[in-house]
Amino acid sequence: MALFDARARDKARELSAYRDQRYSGSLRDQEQQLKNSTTLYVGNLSYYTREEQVYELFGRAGDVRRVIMGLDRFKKTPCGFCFVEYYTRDEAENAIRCVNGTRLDDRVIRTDWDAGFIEGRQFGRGKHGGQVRDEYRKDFDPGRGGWNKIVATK
Ligand code: GTA
Repeated sequence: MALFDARARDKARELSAYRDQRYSGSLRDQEQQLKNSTTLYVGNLSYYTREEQVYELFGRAGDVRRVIMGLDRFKKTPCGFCFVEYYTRDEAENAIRCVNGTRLDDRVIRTDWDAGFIEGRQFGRGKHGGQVRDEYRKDFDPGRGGWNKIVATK
């Protein structure tokens, strides 16, 4: 049991391959911030998921300081991601352990360490205002606007 706990703990501390290309400092600074951060990025949300649901789910892992919903930068409507800030690193690690890979609105959500929210980062960066990944997917996803915007406008 102790061995299992130790492995699970290490996994929660690992960084994914994602790095924000618009981060203003060096790659090293970004990695340092990721390692000390109390903020999580949450991806694969339904466009219909509400902020209160995010508080409810992530609140099970610790005290949530703030939730910032990701928005379509033109329509200012939810576009399928958010940032969750905790007060402590332990609480954020706990969320990665307990909430990552679970379902919210019947979708498997993905949590990732984030270097920290700054104004502007809540907006989708895709050409159509939503997330970049929604312009590359090939499937019909009713929780995320149906077909991807590029296919839909062809
Ligand atoms: N911490 O995993 C993440 C993460 N993601 C996916 C987005 N954000 C994340 N933060 C963390 N971890 O604040 C944050 C961004 C921003 C906000 C919205 O969410 O930092 P976005 O999803 O609209 O755009 O961001 P982002 O993250 O800049 O795009 P991404 O997915 O990294 O793509 C970068 C480039 O890779 C694109 O320009 C595109 O050329 C290429 N690309 C992306 N997906 C594909 C694909 N499926 N096929 C081919 N090329 C692709």
